[in-house]
Amino acid sequence: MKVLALILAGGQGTRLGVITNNLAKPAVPFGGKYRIIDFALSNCVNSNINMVGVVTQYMPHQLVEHLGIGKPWDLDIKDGGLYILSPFLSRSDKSWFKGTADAVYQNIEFIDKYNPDFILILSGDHVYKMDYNDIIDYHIERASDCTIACMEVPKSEASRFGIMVTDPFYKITEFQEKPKNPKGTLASLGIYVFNWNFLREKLIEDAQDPNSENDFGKNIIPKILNENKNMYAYNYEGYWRDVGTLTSYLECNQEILGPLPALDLHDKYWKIYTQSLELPPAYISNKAKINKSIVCEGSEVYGEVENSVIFQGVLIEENVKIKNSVIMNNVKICKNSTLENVIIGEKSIIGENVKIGIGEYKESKINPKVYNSNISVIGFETEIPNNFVIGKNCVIDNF
Ligand code: ADQ
Ligand code: ADP
Repeated sequence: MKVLALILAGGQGTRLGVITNNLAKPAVPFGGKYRIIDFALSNCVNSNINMVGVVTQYMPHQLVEHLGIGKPWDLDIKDGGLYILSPFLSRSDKSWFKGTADAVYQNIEFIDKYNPDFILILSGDHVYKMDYNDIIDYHIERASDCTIACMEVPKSEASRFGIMVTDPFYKITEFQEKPKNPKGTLASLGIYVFNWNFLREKLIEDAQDPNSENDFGKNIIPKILNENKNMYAYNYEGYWRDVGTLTSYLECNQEILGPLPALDLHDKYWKIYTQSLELPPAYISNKAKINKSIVCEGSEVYGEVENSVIFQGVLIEENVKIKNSVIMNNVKICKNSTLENVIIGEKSIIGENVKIGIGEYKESKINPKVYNSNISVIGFETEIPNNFVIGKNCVIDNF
């Protein structure tokens, strides 16, 4: 039985704002030393799927650099391997992919060369651990044409997802893509298993339909349902998050903290692999106080850190107080500054005696965008001068 996994990694992730200004969402740093796509890739390898294509599109440079030749995931192999599929290589008219189904359609030739029995379509945007063998076995047992991983979500969130209704045997009877008035709360996780011959046929039909947006959720799934094919929902009960918004990104980073974290990165049986840098160990000075936090290699802490994720090469000077925050690689936070509920992008410098995420927004020389949320965000490579106060809900974009 041959399985090929295709990870769709082209999305722009507009709702992550300044965090995705210069990189694709799957390449967004996560959890101190990872990038979001490491989860889908590690799931493939841990499930013994070693033929993996990554379909790129928007801002692929950092993503491609991160993937390299697939060494951290042991995908630098001859029998299988990691293939980066970019629209510029596969398309003669050089236009970009349209929807997700088009992204797969454009790579039919590549997939045919391997000629898999089953194709697993994944998203590079999700943080989760899943053994794909379980959904593939489920798909085979039910003689399904298409199987979609799903999960119950709160009613208030349902319109962000593809929502399905099933019969008592989990056969899908209705599907609505991001409905305004959802008929239920069983949400698609955007993880699909297809028999390759079947999907191939559907993609070709769909590409010939001028009215189609060539998207799995909007077009392919509803068409398959109309034809009354065997489409099953696979109910997933483990950890899965779509870190689509800044709030969910911050929350999800905090879910790796604590004694029994919702997302356990210490799991010996399901390791998450990534490209590692050669950096010195983290240094914690005698002035530092660290509570329920992650501090990564190359960092130096002289201040206080609570319930936060500190990435690699971060300098936290004396008398700095950081709470409920994510500080990305190579950020410098100068002395006497206080940060609460903030996300700070890579290589930013926060001056001395700065306050971020505390108090309400007041007019200042740096004019942030102001949103109605609890978090403040500083984009990549941004310098915040000494003595600045940036209240709650502010987003500072350096671009
Ligand atoms: P969305 O989350 O809106 O809905 P979508 O924008 O379709 O997802 O993108 C899915 C994945 O494909 C993302 O990883 C994205 O980066 C990537 N991608 C998008 N367009 C691409 C392109 N042209 N080329 C390459 N990659 C591309 C989907 C489903 C819903 C489901 C949610 C779960 O449509 O039904 O509920 O995922 O998150
Ligand atoms: P979109 O729906 O295209 O993301 P919005 O106008 O909602 O556009 O948001 C513009 C940008 O501002 C987004 O990219 C998002 O990251 C950021 N943003 C939106 N809402 C908030 C919020 N509550 N807090 C912080 N940033 C936000």
